[in-house]
Amino acid sequence: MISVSGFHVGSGNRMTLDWSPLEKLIGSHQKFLLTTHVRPDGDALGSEVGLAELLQSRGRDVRIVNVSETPARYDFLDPQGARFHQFNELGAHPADLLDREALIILDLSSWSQLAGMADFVRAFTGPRLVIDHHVSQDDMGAVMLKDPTAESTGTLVLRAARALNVSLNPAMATGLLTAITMDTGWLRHPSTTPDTLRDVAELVQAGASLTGTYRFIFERNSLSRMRLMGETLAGLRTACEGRVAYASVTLKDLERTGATSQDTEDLIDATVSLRGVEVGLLFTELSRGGVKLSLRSREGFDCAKFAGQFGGGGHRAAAGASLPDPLEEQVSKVVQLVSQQVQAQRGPVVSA
Ligand SMILES: [Mn+2]
Repeated sequence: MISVSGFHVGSGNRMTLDWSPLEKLIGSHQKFLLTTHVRPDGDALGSEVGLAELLQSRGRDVRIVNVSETPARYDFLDPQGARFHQFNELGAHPADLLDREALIILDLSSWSQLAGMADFVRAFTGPRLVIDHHVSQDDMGAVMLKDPTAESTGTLVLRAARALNVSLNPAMATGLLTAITMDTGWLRHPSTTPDTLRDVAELVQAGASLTGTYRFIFERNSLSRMRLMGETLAGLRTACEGRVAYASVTLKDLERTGATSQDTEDLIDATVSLRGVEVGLLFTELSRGGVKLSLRSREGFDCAKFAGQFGGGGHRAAAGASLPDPLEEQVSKVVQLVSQQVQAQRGPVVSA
């Protein structure tokens, strides 16, 4: 299969994607399979719901199968518990997916992010399409509908709905609102533009609730997660004269607090809330061995480029990578590398 990037630059800095490959795929296939990356976030799951609703409104049969379990905070996207299926476990064995004619992959462009589902995707014989906004990109043997200037994959699904003249229902609007708000840090990140706010207004008009969605995601923490947050913050350290902040979560921390690895989502944001911090790092020990590194930046530091050295990726202001070595070794090594780069970029701090 050939890799196609079907975009041209539209007015302003926004790209205008040509959605005809999606239109054609819907026209010629009946049974769709949707998937996304490991440890799915709000953009991944919300985009899946949005696209599933879009396809269903066209009378198509849709299954969503993900490599990871759905985090509890996103259970409101699947009120009947019938929408998201986990690959190879609760009901979605590869053999059950043989009837799927076309595959759409959302919010990722790298094989590593498919983890345990990568082999299945490689072997999938039907057409595959990727809808994504990440900068980094592998050859996925797919038609790529990609716009790295988009603030979320949900934004792209919303544009697809417009291009295909699909009207929004409340479920679709809720999925896309979750996607857009979560990937923009609840409309705080610099990626948030007047267009983002117009998109959100349209979704609220179509039946999504900004208040309700916020409460579902942020105000249903478990006591275990709250304890983990407290302990992680208590362990926050700084380097490079306060320009770099870092914290780590070990398997022991999870065990002691009763938290799960899903409970670490957006703990990283606290690292850049400290005054004067330009780069925040979170090291999470993985049960399969090695460490997940998450990065956030507030100044010129390019997180995606840094993560790329370790086979990871993401965006300029937010990225991640998996590191093979034990936690202790990684922390000092990575903090030193990041500090050197921060130092080199801006020169030494002039004391006030
Ligand atoms: Mn995303």
